[in-house]
Amino acid sequence: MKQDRLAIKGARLVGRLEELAQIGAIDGNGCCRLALTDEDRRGRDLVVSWMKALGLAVTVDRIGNVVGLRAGRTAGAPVVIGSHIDTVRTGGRYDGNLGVLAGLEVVATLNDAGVTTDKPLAVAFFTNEEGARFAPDMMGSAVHQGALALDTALAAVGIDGETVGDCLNRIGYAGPEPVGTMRAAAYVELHIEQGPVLEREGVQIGAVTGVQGISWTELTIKGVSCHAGTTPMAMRHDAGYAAAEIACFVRRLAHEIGGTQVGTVGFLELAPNLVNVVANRARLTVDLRNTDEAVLRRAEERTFAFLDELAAREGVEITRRTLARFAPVDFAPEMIAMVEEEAQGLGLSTKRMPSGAGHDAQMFAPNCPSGMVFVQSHKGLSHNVAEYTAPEHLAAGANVLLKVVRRLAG
Ligand code: HGY
Ligand code: MN
Ligand code: MN
Repeated sequence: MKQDRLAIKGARLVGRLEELAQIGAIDGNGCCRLALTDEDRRGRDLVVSWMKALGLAVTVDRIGNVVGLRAGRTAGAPVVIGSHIDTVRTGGRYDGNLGVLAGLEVVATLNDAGVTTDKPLAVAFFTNEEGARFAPDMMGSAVHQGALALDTALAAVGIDGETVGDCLNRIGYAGPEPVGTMRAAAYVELHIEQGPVLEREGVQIGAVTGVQGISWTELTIKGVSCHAGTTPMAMRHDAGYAAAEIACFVRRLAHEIGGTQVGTVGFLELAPNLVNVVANRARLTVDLRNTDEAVLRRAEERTFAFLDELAAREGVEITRRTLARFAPVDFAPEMIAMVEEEAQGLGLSTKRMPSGAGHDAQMFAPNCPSGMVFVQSHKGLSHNVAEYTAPEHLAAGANVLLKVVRRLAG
């Protein structure tokens, strides 16, 4: 086949996506493979078996990142194709998985055509990108690229009280490879948009300009438990009520700031969580994001000032713990242009856009030319079992990835 008409096999890619989706499958065609659970281990084992079957040299590092290396004509830093295969609890089958399996599809296509690239290639999946069980998100790629200390990551305690280190050992993915040493020649990630923009505008490919800033804070509220029936309202120090006020404040703040500002209270636990007891404990998380660091910082300051006022007014104690804090990241202009050019060269429509979600690519961006390719998410749904991307969009994204990787790797 003429070299520049090389194309991926969409059916093979879809087949692998469907096979991986069987691991941790939940009702509604969804996936639940929280980081470092048994399901995650089984998903890892399957992808590693595919990497080996494709002739990749597989290494596992100290935080459980898995890298499959394909030799090039020359030695040196590889072009890395990465993403993640851990999911949230109501996960779909494409978030993260598409980027890793499209990377394997690129390798399979090059193998079938007997093409050896100039630079080595690597297909990688990084530990705990979601951050849903253990914070911060993008944990594995942050350690891999030197943005987070290995010991800090290994000591992270999950929402269920387990540590990353213990769980890594239990699933057998505490690998021998050192971390923070591998420098990529370039990094490319194919990912579903996870939002409504491309589908709404009828555009096939997103040339991602960067990733917005992320601020995750865990709040612990200490109130006083008392009888729901006998305690006059003025005497209450109600942790449940305080938590509810915070969720309403975050929503109002996002609307007031406008623009790209978003705010979410997604995790909320009350104690003793009983119908007739005023809650004396609440644990909740606040997720604030904005493409502009200064505005994100203002949003944090206004939230923290509100917490102080709320605590004084309700007579509760509110303590804060930062779970994740990443500034906005811009991708290299030449990478954005390359995604655009290769997509347009395939006759695909393109749009430049920032990412609302965090991605492993943002950890590589400070260290090497990094870029992302977006494909449509049906109805903009993600972190939802109904997450769907049509096969023609999956194939289009993977073909753009193939073109970009070949241009980067020679
Ligand atoms: O939260 C995020 O943006 C990503 O899904 N980890
Ligand atoms: Mn993702
Ligand atoms: Mn996700």
